[in-house]
Amino acid sequence: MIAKFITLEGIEGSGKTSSLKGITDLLDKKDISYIVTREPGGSSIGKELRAILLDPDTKISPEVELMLMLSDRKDHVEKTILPNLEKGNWVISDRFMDSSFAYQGGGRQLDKNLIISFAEYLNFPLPDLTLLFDLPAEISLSRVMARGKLDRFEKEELEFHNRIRKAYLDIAINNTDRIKVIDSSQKLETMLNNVEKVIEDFFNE
Ligand code: Z5A
Repeated sequence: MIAKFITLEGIEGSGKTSSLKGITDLLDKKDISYIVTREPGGSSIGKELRAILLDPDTKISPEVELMLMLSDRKDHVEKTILPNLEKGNWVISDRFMDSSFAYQGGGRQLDKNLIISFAEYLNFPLPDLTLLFDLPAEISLSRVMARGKLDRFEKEELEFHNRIRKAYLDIAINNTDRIKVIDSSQKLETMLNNVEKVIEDFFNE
């Protein structure tokens, strides 16, 4: 089987990290080799960019934020994602290009056509499957606040997070073959069962 590229997307606290083990357990059962990675921070340069991008005390303009996210992604694609796919390892990435459309396009309200042009110019691969974890921003923020210290994105107002959620749902409507929406407002156990079902269906396609 050709190695697949799976991405997890959604607003903060939507359950991406909580779902990872269920996904990797299914891959283990099928004897599929894989790596788990994330953005920002999926390469050595990316780790440094992640520290800058999430620091609540750093002031960054929306344009610089977009450029740093794209730099992180280009390095991640070149050093981690493509080499692993070429070796036959599946790649599971916690966030990828849809995050830029949702956060920098929706949240920061940068021109979406500009972001599309950058993605084309930088030749980013398209994921084979994307799980979009969806829930109201109010619930997302209450989960995040329960964790304590907030990062630069989590500190933004509710309206910013509502715009991100809406942008994600718009992307999902236009990419129904690739993007499967998971209702993350459900009980954790129900949500994990739904994730399992999406992955099983993907194996059977
Ligand atoms: N960003 C961007 O702007 N542009 C880009 O192009 C990219 C990223 C790539 C990365 O931060 C930030 O960068 C991100 C977007 C921006 N914004 N922020 N913040 P990150 O990687 O640190 O943050 P994250 O991806 O949002 O991770 P997260 O907040 O940990 O979310 P999560 O992984 O989806 O959630 P979780 O850890 O699985 O769950 C959070 C808590 O909720 C935890 O206590 C769980 O036990 C609980 N939980 C999860 N699901 C449930 C259910 N169903 N019921 C009850 N409780 C639950």
